[in-house]
Amino acid sequence: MYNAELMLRFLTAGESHGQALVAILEGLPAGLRVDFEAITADLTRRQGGYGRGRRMVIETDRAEILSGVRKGETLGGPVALLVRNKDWDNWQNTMHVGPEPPPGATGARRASVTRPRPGHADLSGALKYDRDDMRDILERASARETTMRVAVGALARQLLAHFGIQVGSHVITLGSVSVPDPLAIPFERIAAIPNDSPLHCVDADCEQRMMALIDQAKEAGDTLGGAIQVVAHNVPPGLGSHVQWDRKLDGRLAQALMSIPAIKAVGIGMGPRVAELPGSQVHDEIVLPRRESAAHDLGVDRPTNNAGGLEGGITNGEDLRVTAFMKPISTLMKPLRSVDLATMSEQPAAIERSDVCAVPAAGVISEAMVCFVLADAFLEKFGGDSMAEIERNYAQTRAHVRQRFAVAMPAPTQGA
Ligand code: EPS
Repeated sequence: MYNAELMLRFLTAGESHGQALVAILEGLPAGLRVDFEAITADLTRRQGGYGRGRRMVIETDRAEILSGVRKGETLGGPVALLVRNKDWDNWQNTMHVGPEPPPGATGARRASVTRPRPGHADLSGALKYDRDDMRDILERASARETTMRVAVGALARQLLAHFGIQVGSHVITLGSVSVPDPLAIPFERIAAIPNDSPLHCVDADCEQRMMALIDQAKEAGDTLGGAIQVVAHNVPPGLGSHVQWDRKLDGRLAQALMSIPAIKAVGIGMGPRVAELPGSQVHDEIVLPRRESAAHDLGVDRPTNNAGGLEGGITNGEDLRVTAFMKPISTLMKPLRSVDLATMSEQPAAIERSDVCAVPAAGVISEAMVCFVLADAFLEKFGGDSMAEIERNYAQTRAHVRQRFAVAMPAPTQGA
């Protein structure tokens, strides 16, 4: 974990088939008006996407807020959130907390999981925590945990939205199909993708081909990964810092995104392509504004944004663009070879009910993590104990930036 002192922090708890998932988010200022429906909307988005499994039919995720909010506004204290697992009713005899199932416990008594899935936490977790039943590992390693990240991220998003910062995402790669030139796709097009679109992709033709790939993978008992670009719009310059390794915002974003299950690489702006091109084709030139849209009152403009809105680990006022690359899910219905640790014989890997592809869900989770990191960095720069105090700090800094760069603004032409 990076060491920069967090303004915002959260922890989650809960097993995939336990009673509930919980999170505590600390560091939100007092006076943020909470939009409860918006939290549910993000949770619902996380459950969707073409290629998800039957669990998503069972669950209708909804977060209850247990503390830290009164009369619809944050109080400044920790916000505790709870999402109940509906599937718990089918798992009480397997996931009971006491030594024996309580009277009336429901669901099957499931056998131990002893055949680790290649790519999953099953084997490494069982070795590390010395467990015979790998369910003890997979229940917590499950991406079900990301439900709480989305709930927490939804609150962080509301803080950012108050200051005009918007965060969206779109699927840019699924298996062998990729959307051309994703850096050139404007935020407005990404924001306009309907919530119920199958793969949250801006290109309808690509989306059809991606869905066909998912169908093929399902047929073959296989799984698929992909990539998601997250874009934050209207981000003020000056979030993050160049002065120390753990304050750099690119590093903080990479850590947050890489911690999402199955994310194996993170790209900022152009991402890995920077290794292949000369500097003249990578770096974004700095020019005087030729249009009215110079972001956040800056007196300079950038014709391109290959840096993805970050230079020196600091936001530069352009859209923030980060890409998360997801591996295929490690539960294959046509299982890979494994070893049964109970008998030490070669056996096919265990099969747990799972998804064929969860890339669109990973997009919603990536948005949540970006919202969290940006809100943390925003509070670091403009922070205060109440929304009113932050508003004052933010307005003052904006006024200063406007004044500081005023000299560079082209003088209005006569008669204009
Ligand atoms: C889930 C994510 C996936 C699903 C899980 C719910 O978890 P995992 O990372 O363990 O594959 O498979 O659903 C089940 C475990 C199930 O019983 O179907 C999620 O994101 O909510």
